[in-house]
Amino acid sequence: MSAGVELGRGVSAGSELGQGVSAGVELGRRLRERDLTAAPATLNLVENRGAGAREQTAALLAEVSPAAQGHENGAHVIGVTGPPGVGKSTLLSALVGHWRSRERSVAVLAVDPSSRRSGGSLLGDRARIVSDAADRAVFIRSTAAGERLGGLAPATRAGAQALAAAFDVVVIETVGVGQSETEVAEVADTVAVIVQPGSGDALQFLKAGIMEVPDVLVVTKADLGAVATRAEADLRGALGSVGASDTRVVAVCAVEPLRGIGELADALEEHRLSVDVVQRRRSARRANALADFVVEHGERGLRALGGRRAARGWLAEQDPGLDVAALTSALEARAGVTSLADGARAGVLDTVRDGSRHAV
Ligand SMILES: Nc1nc2c(ncn2[C@@H]2O[C@H](COP(=O)(O)OP(=O)(O)OP(=O)(O)O)[C@@H](O)[C@H]2O)c(=O)[nH]1
Ligand SMILES: [Mg+2]
Repeated sequence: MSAGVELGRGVSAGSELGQGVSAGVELGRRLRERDLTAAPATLNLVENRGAGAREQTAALLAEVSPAAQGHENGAHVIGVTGPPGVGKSTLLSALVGHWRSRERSVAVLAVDPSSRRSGGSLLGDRARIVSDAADRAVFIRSTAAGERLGGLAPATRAGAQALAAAFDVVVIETVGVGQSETEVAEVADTVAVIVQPGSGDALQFLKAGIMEVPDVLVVTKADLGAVATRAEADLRGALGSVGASDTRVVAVCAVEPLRGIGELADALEEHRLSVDVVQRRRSARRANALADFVVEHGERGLRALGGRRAARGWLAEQDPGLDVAALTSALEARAGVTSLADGARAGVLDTVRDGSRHAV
């Protein structure tokens, strides 16, 4: 039996794994056992772009994949997105406090645009997410966004998938308004878009169909009074006009005195209960794998798969519990192309071929 098969099935104790992946496997095992203290090392690993680290990251993700665990991760993965300075971090401080009062463990992965010239709060008064530093059930990490405006840092998707094995709630905070939510929606179970009263951006984007209807809309800075009330009413109107009046709009004030935080937490939870999370995650993994494949192998790679539609159809027949890297490797094997990340993915290929018995 190859190390790859053992890897894919999550058998780590006592198995003869190569040194290259053992740290990733060990971290994955700790996360599966809901060891929250594994979070910092996990993020250090997924942020490390070196070849050895990529290999270990692939091993870690295989270890916490639904195929290895026999079930989807239990966490509620939430995307929180909105323009710079809208109040995302302040709101998350309040939400983290709320979730902790309900004894839920929380990880927040913020994609920090501050390295970009145009990024960050326009007024330069950006707030940090505040939490009790001694509280081990809260983990907060900022990752530089790099060059991808509005997109996810590559490490963020991996980090969210890994931490979802251990934490009750995993939040991804990203900056953007308009189309940037799409990428978050491919990772999160629930996407909340935060709207600044009086800005009108989200309103126009919604009406024009530029922005996909988010799962929950949040009007922040409700303490501003009339302008916030109007924003809320306008958004409800816009949702009605695009046939999405069921979408919850919640007005919050994230500075003292707090307002609407419990209601927002309930709206997020309600959304999660209303969707088929297992199906949403399966489709997202397949979409992510095809996207990753196309980034690496382009139209030529796609042609080798018989086109996008054929590739989608083939992916739908694979073990639904495989993680993105395993699915990408499977596509590469089918297309007969090799990848830069071959070493990283070699181990999981055997699982793919042998994967149908591990359906979740
Ligand atoms: N009055 C009022 N001010 C708020 C509220 N929420 C946030 N702010 C203020 O808005 C400013 C920006 O808040 P942040 O939480 O940093 O906003 P952000 O969206 O995380 O900003 P970036 O991370 O830079 O994109 C800070 O000065 C906050 O104190 C609110 O509910 N009411
Ligand atoms: Mg922020």
